[in-house]
Amino acid sequence: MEKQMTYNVAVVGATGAVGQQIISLLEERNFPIKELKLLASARSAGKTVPFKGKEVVIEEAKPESFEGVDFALFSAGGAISKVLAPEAARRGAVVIDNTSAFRMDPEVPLVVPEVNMHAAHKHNGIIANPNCSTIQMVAALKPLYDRYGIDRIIVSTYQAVSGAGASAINELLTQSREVLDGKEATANILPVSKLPVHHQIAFNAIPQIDVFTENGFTYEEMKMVNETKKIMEDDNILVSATCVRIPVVYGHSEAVYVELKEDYDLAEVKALLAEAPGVVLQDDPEAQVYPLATDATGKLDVFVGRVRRDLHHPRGLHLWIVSDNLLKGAAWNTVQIAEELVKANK
Ligand code: NAP
Ligand code: 3JM
Repeated sequence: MEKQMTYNVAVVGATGAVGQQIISLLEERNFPIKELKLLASARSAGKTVPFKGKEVVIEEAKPESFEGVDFALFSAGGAISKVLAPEAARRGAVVIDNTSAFRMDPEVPLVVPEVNMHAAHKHNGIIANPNCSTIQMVAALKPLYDRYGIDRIIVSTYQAVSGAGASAINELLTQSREVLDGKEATANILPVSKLPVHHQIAFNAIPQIDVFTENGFTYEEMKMVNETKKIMEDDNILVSATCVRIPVVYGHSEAVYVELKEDYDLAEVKALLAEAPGVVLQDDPEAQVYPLATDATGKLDVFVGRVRRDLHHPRGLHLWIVSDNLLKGAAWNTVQIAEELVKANK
């Protein structure tokens, strides 16, 4: 039997909410690793993380860390990626970057394997992983785009706190306890922004994710607009988004309204979704079956339900799309791209 190639893999942001999931996936999926390098800030250097029964020591991420690295999986924030991803690529690594640093760079492919893996093969050393809310939406809409075309998308998101990192998870849990104990909730993290203004997330809904842009939409909302066009390779799709943080720990939910270009048959739409790779149709209203964040947690798929015709627009369609934001929305999409590159390398 042919001996399988193995690769030196670096995880940047190894102690973070996304980095931890990347490490688990590399182990669970038995990614062909020669050596695993775990990188984070100087604060974490010297700590250890278990991997395949051994303890791996975390090192501070520096340009020299990437010597000999084949795959560098980045999730330590945009500022770190801007500095270190080009350093890794220059040393011959293929970077798969989870931040927004390079997503709209025309030289950098923005990839969801079920939608546009072909783009990944044309990389110049860096491949960008889209925003979590974009990934699950385009994965579910791609089969409908291919069959009918899409004129416009209006989406409202219900996003889990884990999308804002380990500290936001902690904030929701702490505040929930405080409120239940009759105390005032202390807000230090959400919404994440440059202003020293934070709101209670426990028992609340915050209509701000990332900071505001000049047009009144937030960056998170504009990520959904711009990234969808780039991944679908169609600048004519009209996308409008409202992104809302809710007190859920894992799993983003989305109410999506789409106007298709061509007339559609509802049964055919459901059949297309049921067959789509990486998508699971969960749609049985009579039995109260539809996707739930709690069910999607820990799973790699994108779940779709509440599929129904609009009451007014003849080509309008409504869907409810749920996925684990740290898995398909981040860590799994990253590892999946790496797996596909390895397969193509054979
Ligand atoms: P997190 O839980 O706060 O973790 C942040 C990670 O970055 C930690 O490992 C931290 O290491 C590391 N880090 C911070 N400063 C660093 C430095 N100067 N040098 C090296 N490493 C440093 O955040 P997260 O939720 O995992 O998210 C991390 C990043 O991934 C985000 O900032 C975002 O850009 C991206 N992300 C993308 C998606 C997506 O939709 N694709 C979703 C979530 C996050 P220490 O523990 O040593 O501080
Ligand atoms: C998700 O520090 C940073 O730049 C991270 C901000 C961030 C992002 C981003 O813009 O890269 C936090 C959480 C994302 C994302 O996926 O877009």
